Amino acid sequence: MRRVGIIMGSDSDLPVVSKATDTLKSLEIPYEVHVYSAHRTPERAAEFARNARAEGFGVLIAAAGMAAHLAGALAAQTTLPVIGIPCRGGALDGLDALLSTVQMPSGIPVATVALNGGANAALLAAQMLAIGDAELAQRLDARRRMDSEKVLEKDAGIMERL
Ligand code: RP5
Repeated sequence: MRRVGIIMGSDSDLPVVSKATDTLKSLEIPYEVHVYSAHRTPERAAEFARNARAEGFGVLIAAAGMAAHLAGALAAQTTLPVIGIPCRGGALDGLDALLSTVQMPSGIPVATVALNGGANAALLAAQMLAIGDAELAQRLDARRRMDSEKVLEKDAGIMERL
């Protein structure tokens, strides 16, 4: 199976990235994590993205906060799908990161998830990989069923609490 490459702009983004790695682990999807910054290590970030397809990656996830250019900078270097996670923090608490990640110019798409949306970034990456992987698609279906059952259990219990 192709790996998911996860890049974070700083190790301070780790709590958000951990939600993505936990989700990928639960779906038995291989991944590799790096700290590369669009601003502090632009060459390393670009080199990683340029080589990613040949290195066996299928999807890239980029987590960054503040003036978050990481997802876009990676997307500029590869035609692999890139998923951006804008991270909360800084004076604007993530609004800056959200707009920097989502407002890509036509031609270089980034699929942007919610602020701090590590789990959804991993699920979206899994759904992309599952296009060509029936077993992974089954694991995703099972997870959806489990999530539904949890809601129904809560529904069954709610009348007793109110
Ligand atoms: C961004 O700036 C990083 O992705 C991080 O979210 C934010 C703050 O970075 P540090 O100052 O904590 O390294 O580039």
